[in-house]
Amino acid sequence: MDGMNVVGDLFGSGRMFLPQVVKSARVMKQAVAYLMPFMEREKEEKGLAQTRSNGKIVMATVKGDVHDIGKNIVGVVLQCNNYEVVDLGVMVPVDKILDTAAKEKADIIGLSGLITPSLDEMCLVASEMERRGFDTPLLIGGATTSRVHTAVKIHPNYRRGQAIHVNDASRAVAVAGSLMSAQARHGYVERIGEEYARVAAAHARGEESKQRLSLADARANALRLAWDASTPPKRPAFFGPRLIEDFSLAELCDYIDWSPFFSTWELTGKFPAILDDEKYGPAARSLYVDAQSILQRIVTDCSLRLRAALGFWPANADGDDILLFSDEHGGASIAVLHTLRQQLTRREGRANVALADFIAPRASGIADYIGAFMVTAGLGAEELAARFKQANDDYSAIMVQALADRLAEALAERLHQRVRKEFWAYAPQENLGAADLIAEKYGGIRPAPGYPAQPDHSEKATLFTLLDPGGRTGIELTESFAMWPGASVCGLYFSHPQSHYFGVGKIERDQVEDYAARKGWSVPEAQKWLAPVLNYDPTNAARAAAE
Ligand code: B12
Repeated sequence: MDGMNVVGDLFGSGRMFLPQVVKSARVMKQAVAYLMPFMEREKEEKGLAQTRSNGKIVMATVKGDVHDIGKNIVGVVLQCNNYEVVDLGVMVPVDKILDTAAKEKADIIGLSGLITPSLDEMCLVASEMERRGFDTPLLIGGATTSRVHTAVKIHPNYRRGQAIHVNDASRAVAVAGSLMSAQARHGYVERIGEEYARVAAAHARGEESKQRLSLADARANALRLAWDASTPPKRPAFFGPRLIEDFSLAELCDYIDWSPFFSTWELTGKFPAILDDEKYGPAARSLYVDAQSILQRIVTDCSLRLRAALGFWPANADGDDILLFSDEHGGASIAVLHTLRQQLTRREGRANVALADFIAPRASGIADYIGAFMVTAGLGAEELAARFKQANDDYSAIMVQALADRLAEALAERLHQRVRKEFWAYAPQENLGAADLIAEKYGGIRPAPGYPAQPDHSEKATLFTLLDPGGRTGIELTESFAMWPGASVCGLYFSHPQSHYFGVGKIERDQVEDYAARKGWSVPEAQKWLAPVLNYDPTNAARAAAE
C-alpha cells in the first residue's frame, strides 16, 4: 500500500501515466489477494484493528447506458489510492444506486454515462437524492457530461448536497481527497458551489443573446444540390437488409484508428507520432506492445465475435425527412428518417444544412438511394474482461474493452469501404490506405444517430427495425437508445460527393414543434430527446406561457 501511495503521488504530479498506474494496480491487487489470508490471520491472532480505507465510493453507469470504461479506469485509480470502490456495473436504476449507497454508508456516489440521454438520468438521480434526504457528494463523469451541464442541470436538483463534475481519472483522486478531508471538505464544497453558481449565471446570460433563424428562414437557406437527371445517383447492388458475415478479426487489425485508443488511456496525441513523443513516448510504446499482444490473443482465440448488418433502400427527401421505399416504383414509404436542420445564422453563401439535403427531393423525380448499417465487435467482450477481472487483472480487462471499441470502429470503417467499392459500388476503383481512410478522404459519409449531424438518438430505433427485425446481430437497444454490447456502432450511408459532416448546433422551439409533429411525439417528448440541442430552457418557456 505504501508503494501505491507513491504511484498515486507520481500520477497526481504528472510524473506517471495512466497505463502505468493501472498496471501497478494489477501488481498491488494480485499481491493483496495472495497476502490477504495471512494478513487476516495475523490480525486475528494479534487482535489488531481492521485497517481503514480512505473512504467508500459507490459507482454506477446510469440506467439505459452501457459504457463503463471510464468508470472502470476511475475505479482502479481510486482503489490504488486506498478507496473502497463498490462498482454496480452498467444500466443501474436509480433505486439500486441509492439503496446500495445507503446500505454501504457510502461517503461518495459516482455516476457515469456515454450518451446524452444519460444526462437526464443523472438529473433524476440527483433529484432522488434530494427527495430521499441524502447529502453525500455526487460525482459526475463520462464523455457527454460537462462542468456546465453539471452546474446548470444536475446540481440544481440536489440542494442538500453537491454534484461535482470530474472530467478524468487523474482529477478523481484529488476530488475524492478533498471531499474526505475533514479540514478541506467544507471549503472545497463551498468553492465548487460558488463556482457552479457563477457558471450557471454566465450560462443563463449567454442563452438570452442566442436567438437563431426561424425554421422557415433556415429552410429557405437549405443546401440545394444540383440534381441532374443526366447523372443519376448510383444504384446499389441490392435492396433491403443483409447480414454480412465474411469479416475476420485479423483483417480488421489494419483498419484500427489507434489515436482514440491512446486518448482512452489519457495519452493524447496522434498515432504513430505519439510513440516518439518526448513526454508520452515511453508509456505509449509500452502500452502499444501490451495492446498488440492482447489483440493477437483475441484474434487467435476468436474471443470477440463480429456481427454486421447493412441495407439499401430507394429514398427521396420530403422536406427535412427522408422517405424510404421498398422498391423503385415509389408508392407508400416503408420508413421515414427524420433529420434536423441547422438554425444558426450563417455567413453569406453558407447553407443551413440538414442530412435530408443530401438526398434527391421527391419532387425532382430522380431515383435516389440511402444505406444504413449496424455493427458490433463486442460480443464476448464482457466475458473476456470478466475473466481478467477475476484474476485481479484490471489492466487487461480495460484493454479488452478499449480494443473491442477500436474493432467496432474498424469494422464500421471496413464495411463502409466495401459499401463504396462492392455493395453500393459508387467508387469501385477507390484505393485508399489506412491513414487516408482515417482522414476520411473518400466520397460519401456515414453519420450516426447521436453524432452532431443527427443528435436524436431515437432514430436508431428505425435503423434497428429496418436492418435487423429478427435480432440476428445480437445488438440490443436500451430504453435510452444505447446499444448493447457497448462496442457497437450504427448509422446511415450517403453517397452524394458533396455530402459532408456538420453539426446541427442548437435549435429553436419552432423546429422542436415541427419535429415533434413529424415524429408523432408530444412537444415535451421531443424536448426530452433533444434536450442537449435546445436553444431555450423548456422549463422557462413553460413558465412564461403559464404567466
Ligand atoms: C470510444 C467512443 C465510442 C466507442 C465505445 C463506446 C462504448 N463502449 O460505450 C464506440 C466506437 C463503440 C462508440 C459508439 C458510439 N458512440 Co461514441 N464515442 C467514443 C469517444 C470517441 C470516446 C469515449 C471514450 O471511451 N473515452 C475514453 C473514456 C476513458 O473516457 P470517459 O468515458 O469520458 O471517462 C473518463 C471521464 O469522463 C471520467 N469518468 C467517466 N466516468 C466516470 C465516473 C466517475 C464516478 C468519475 C469520478 C469520473 C468518470 O474519467 C474517465 C477516465 O479519464 C467519444 C468522443 C469523446 N472524445 O469523448 C464518442 C461519443 C461519446 N460517442 C458518441 C456517439 C453518438 C456514439 C454512438 C451513439 C454512435 C452510433 N450511433 O453508433 C455509439 C453508441 C455506442 C453504444 N454502445 O450505445 C457521441 C455522444 C454524443 C451524444 N450526443 O450522445 C460522442 C461524444 C462523439 C461525438 N462527438 O458526438 N463510441
